[in-house]
Amino acid sequence: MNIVESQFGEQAKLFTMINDNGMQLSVTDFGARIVHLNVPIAGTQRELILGFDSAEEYITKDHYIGATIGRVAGRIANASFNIGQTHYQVVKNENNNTLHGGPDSFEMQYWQSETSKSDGKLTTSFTHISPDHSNGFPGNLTVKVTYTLDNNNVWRVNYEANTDALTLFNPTNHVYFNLTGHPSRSVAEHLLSIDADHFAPLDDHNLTTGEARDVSQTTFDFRTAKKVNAAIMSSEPQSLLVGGGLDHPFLLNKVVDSDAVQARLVSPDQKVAINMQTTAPAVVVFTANFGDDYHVSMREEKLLNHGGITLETQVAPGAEKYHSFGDISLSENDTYHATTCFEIQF
Ligand code: G6D
Repeated sequence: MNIVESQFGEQAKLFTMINDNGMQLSVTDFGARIVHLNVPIAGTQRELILGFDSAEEYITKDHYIGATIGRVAGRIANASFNIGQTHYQVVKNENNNTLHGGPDSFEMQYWQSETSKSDGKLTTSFTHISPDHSNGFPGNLTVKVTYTLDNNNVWRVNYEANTDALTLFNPTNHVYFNLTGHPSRSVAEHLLSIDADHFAPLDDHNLTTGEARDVSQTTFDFRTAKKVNAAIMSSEPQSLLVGGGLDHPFLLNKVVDSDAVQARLVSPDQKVAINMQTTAPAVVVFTANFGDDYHVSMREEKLLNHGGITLETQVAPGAEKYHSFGDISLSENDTYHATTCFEIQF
């Protein structure tokens, strides 16, 4: 097991954790972001996620890919919310709404890094202090994101946070998987399963409405594995609304068995699979519905429409208004904890 440090553009650093099975996980301090996740298959490393080659490339092409997202992942309608009796107006960055914490949030910061190696696991931690009033959010918020790789081929993301004033906090990791190893191939032929009886429909501004809709008889029923293509080709209004595919929160069923897999993604050639488990109540699945005119180059290929799929674990967006999704307030007396594990089978 080993951790190798390298430069990742002008200022950023890259930390590559390599386990005893040849699996590699690279993360950068720029946006506390995952850059590579690759495994040896038939003698070559297969890349399982989207990413670029330097911090600067993320800035010019897409700064959300692989990043830690916050303070609040997803959209806050009208960029406003109440905490108790106090009304807050935060900074808009998508029409009238605030997406992923507003402009230049966690994903654009250079985080403090720390690495360690112990008990058969490799760890890289990133810490960021988000000052009071950042993009309008209250409280000085200290966030620590810890990435771990072990010899059971589990990539773990752990979040810890504290604030000095009552605030909102609902982070996620914006990893896009593509288990073919090629951003130029659609994820349509991947098999997806999600242990969710309900999903959250969106309105025509991509905002949740507070509704938790039964997945039965819909495109959103992934309780038994089916191809992602079923959602991409679906004529259901909820899929058409987001450009064909998914961009929706799935409300995860309560976990009874601690070993239960809550979401699973399998490569078209069946050579690699990812099992997800999380303490979060929801997962936002976005099938990179960038449209057919979107041509961004990535690792010497063209990143195409549906060239990736996210599993963004979090409380469903809209929770500041729709409390049935979960409580995303964080008080000065509490410490925030959340963990998501991705077990890679290859
Ligand atoms: C998130 O749900 C959102 C998408 O709508 C957005 O386009 C993307 O982040 C950047 O997954």
